[in-house]
Amino acid sequence: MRLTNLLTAATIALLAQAPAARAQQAAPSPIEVTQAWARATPAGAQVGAGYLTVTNHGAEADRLIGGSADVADKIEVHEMNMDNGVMKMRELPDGLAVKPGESVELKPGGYHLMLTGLKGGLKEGEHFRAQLEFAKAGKAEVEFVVQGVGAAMAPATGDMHHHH
Ligand SMILES: [Cu+2]
Repeated sequence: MRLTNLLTAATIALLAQAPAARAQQAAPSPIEVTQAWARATPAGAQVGAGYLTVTNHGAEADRLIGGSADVADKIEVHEMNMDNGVMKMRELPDGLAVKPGESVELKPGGYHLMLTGLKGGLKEGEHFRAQLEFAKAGKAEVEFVVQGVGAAMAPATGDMHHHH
């Protein structure tokens, strides 16, 4: 009798868990990407810059490590900072950390996505899709809007890019 009760309890526990496990698999990514935009490039440009805000709604830290898009060969995550009075940028080898419950803004003069090997340039008003890659959350499909060259009060550092 006691054994039966235990088994019944175990069965109920399993049944109760099953839908939860399914729901977890289908749950939306804890990573939310908003305000994705890219700066228009001059004709013939090989590189472009993309910006966005990443919010981590999950309980674990994650990292934005790169991505891909049809309009470019590759998307890298870069950081821009002052080095002896000169603005420089470098690729973040481990990606950009996004702590649980926090948002990180990629914006002109700071963190940005570098679109390398641009295929046809980025024209103001156009949209393009990209797949961003996160270390834990995996891929995230994001649509970028291309804004004017001087959008968002971009500092005059865009031409000092190390890829030139
Ligand atoms: Cu860069």
